[in-house]
Amino acid sequence: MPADRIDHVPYPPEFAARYRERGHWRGETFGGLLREWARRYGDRTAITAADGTGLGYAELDDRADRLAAGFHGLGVRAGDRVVVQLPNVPEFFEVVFALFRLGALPVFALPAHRAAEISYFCEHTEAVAYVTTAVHEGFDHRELAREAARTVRHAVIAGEPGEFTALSGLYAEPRDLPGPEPSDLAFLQLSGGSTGLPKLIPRTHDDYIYSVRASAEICGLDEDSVYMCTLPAAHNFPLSSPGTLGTFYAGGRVVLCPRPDPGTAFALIERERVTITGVVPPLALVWLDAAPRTPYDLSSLEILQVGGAKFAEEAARRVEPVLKCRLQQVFGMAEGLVNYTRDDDPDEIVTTTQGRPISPDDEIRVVDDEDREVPPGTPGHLLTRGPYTIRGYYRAEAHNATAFTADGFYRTGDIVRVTPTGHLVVEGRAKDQINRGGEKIAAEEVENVLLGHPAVADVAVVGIPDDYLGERTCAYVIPRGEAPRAAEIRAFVRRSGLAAFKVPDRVEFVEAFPVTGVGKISRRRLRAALRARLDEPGGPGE
Ligand code: OOB
Repeated sequence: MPADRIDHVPYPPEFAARYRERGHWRGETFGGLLREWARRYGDRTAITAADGTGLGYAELDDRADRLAAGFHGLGVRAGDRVVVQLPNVPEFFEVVFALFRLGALPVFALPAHRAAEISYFCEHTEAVAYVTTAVHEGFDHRELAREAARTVRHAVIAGEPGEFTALSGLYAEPRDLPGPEPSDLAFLQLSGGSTGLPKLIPRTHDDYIYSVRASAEICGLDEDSVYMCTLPAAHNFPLSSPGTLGTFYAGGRVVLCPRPDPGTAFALIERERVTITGVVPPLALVWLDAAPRTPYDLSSLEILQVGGAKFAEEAARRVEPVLKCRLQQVFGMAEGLVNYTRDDDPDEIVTTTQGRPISPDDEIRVVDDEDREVPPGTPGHLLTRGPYTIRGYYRAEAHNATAFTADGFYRTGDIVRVTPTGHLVVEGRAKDQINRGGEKIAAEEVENVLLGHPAVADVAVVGIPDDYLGERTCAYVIPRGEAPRAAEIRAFVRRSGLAAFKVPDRVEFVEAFPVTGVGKISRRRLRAALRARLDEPGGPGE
């Protein structure tokens, strides 16, 4: 048994009671909600796939029931973990709702994850099954299934299954299944992480449904809304802010975008009359550049949400004139807290802030290095606690002791200031994480891999500023003997089985780190010193 054996830290009873009293937690489960939506919206289309095929609410409900029976037949039970790695296809929702209905917990992997991440998720959660696709973007996911099959009982494939179980063969006669309680865990979401291993985020039906319902209200979704899922469906932003689940909640229609390039996305916006979608800042820049020349009619688009990383003010100001739609900034985290600019906020607020919290019961503290509250308007560390923010990571007791305060506030690692209007402005970051255009990379995870290369004596991975991505990664390597080629270092990370977005964009060989001679210092301080040197003329960034 692993030492970190407390699976998840529940909300203290007095907080849970208050969140129920305030009407935030209404005792619903996702499985139950889908049943209600099917009754209410019936044959209305819930999901339109990229090829134009539609799936109605009642049909989705029925397919989730059949699939739940199929997973049950495989031996999947309430509380079991199932790693789900599917692209933006209708099966993603059928599988996830089937597992919700069973009370089994989807573990949301991203399509970009490779053997290193998938094996870790399977092992750390002791998953019983892994569900993925056959081939996606030229990569054969059955290779990952072969790895996963060492620890999971079943690998289930959407598409040609090879030696594994075909998802299409699992739809069975629906059966009565007890289902989870609203306070039970619904799934495990991924954290970008700032340590060697990614952390898993346990979310309950109660808390997540609240964030979904409130987000749908804030964004004004209704039955006429058409939400295009442009980012990977498993990510918290397109899943719940208000995302696909918020759209279902409002009885709208979800359009699945297979690739976010302007050619694909704009064609779908025109064909499906999309009203709202969410993107990360680099994608917003690409869309802004492409929009003036596009042959496609984008006039249905009412709201472009941008989040996941800081959106530069100059770019933010271009959204409305160029795309002829309203910008909404979204500053959220899979751990919970989500902030939105609102439709009735003045333009100045929409372009210069990252919004304000969803809930009147989101507690925000901005503190200095000693956890003392800073004066209003001063930048400091953002701590938060509230009705949809976790109290601890999954099976991570030791890490939780530092990632949360004694009174349950989550240390976001973000540096923010609060405006007099109560809006948050993200000023920077204190955590050891690189935000590569919304994709989060823990420096330590990549360093640990590189330290395994025979020609690497020492290494520090840091983010370097980039106009397009916000940040790119640079690995500073002290070679052992003759320096290998940079391409070899990058290939080594790729071969290690990490997702491609974690491969350093740049590799610099140095003889020593700027701080050697000071004795043994933390890697954290080393990275800070390297980042500081980037700004010096002739420093490693030059
Ligand atoms: C979203 O979630 P995660 O878990 O991938 O990443 C959370 C982190 C935040 O702590 C912050 O460092 C950064 O991403 N971030 C932003 C931001 N939105 C996220 N930094 C600056 N400006 C923003 N607008 O990224 C996420 C989850 C739900 C909704 C939207 C984004």
